[in-house]
Amino acid sequence: MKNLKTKISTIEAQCLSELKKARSLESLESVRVSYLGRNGALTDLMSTLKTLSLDDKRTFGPALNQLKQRLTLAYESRKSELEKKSNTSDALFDVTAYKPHQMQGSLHLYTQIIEQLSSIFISMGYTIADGPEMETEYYNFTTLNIPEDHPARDSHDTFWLSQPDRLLRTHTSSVQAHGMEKTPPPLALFAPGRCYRNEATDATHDFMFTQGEGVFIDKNVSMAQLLATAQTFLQQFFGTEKLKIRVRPGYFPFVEPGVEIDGSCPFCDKGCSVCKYTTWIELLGAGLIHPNVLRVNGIDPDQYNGFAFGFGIERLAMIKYGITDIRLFHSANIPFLKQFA
Ligand code: FA5
Repeated sequence: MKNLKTKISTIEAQCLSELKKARSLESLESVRVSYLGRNGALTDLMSTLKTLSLDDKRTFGPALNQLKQRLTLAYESRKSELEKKSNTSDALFDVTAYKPHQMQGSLHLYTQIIEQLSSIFISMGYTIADGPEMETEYYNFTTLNIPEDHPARDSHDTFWLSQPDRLLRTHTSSVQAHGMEKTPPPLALFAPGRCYRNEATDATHDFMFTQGEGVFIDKNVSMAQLLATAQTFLQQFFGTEKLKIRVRPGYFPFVEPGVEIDGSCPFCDKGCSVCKYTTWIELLGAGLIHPNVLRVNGIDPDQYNGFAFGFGIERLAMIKYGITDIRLFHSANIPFLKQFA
């Protein structure tokens, strides 16, 4: 019987010490299971009662029950201590915690390019303008000197919406009239934004893409100012003052004269795969704003004139970063996007 007495006091001492050492509710639970659980040390000891004589049963039965009560009480009290601790913010916030291999977010390439372009135009005194992507025929075409029967409408493969007179804008030139309505001249606006054309996609064409539109209106605005603006912004965007521009005639109903502006290849002076071995790259559509566009927006073309230019933002980014497929931009392809993180 001495043996049983020793066992009782050993189990009590061990269990109390392990309860004290438990630092979390999980480790406390495993102490409970190993002493008070169905196959725990105390339950095991209790099962030996049936082998004892009646006298010994009278002695050890109550002794074991009291031990069970003491250990259960000790367990409950340690549990409430640990619960209290885990509810305090101190316990929740571990300043030394470090979680390796976390995925880190970054700005999307679109955002980065639009921010680069916007800050160049802001540094030249332009204001950033915005317009709706769901447009009316009026803003996308009519106000831009493209009446209903004008063949230029056919060159824009338009997504017409089921609501009458609603379409997805085919170019950011639609922001021109919104800008003129809001701000009397002189005005200088840069409008980056998403456009849509109902076209088959390939490596350089998408049904959804972004354009940047520049509009400048003041008195005595000249073609020379347009060309200087275009060259300055392209030099800054591509990070080279060596970049030159050249001008070819171009047709857009909302400018007169209209021009296409090419930039000298920012990567070579003898020809390379980016400039298709021509040393020039087509970059902007531009021109002096047509008097009809000014007039329809309440600006007297005898007092004011201006220039406008537009370009594909993906196209500029593809040249700058050597991207070979425009569809990667909105593909959510993580390895592609990570290169620009
Ligand atoms: C226009 O959209 C005129 N609004 C630009 C303009 C503004 C001219 C102001 C004069 C004054 P265009 O259709 O050429 O022009 O488109 C301009 C650029 O948008 C193209 O050079 C190209 O880079 C980009 N773009 C046009 N269609 C697509 C397409 N389907 N996918 C990707 N980029 C496109």
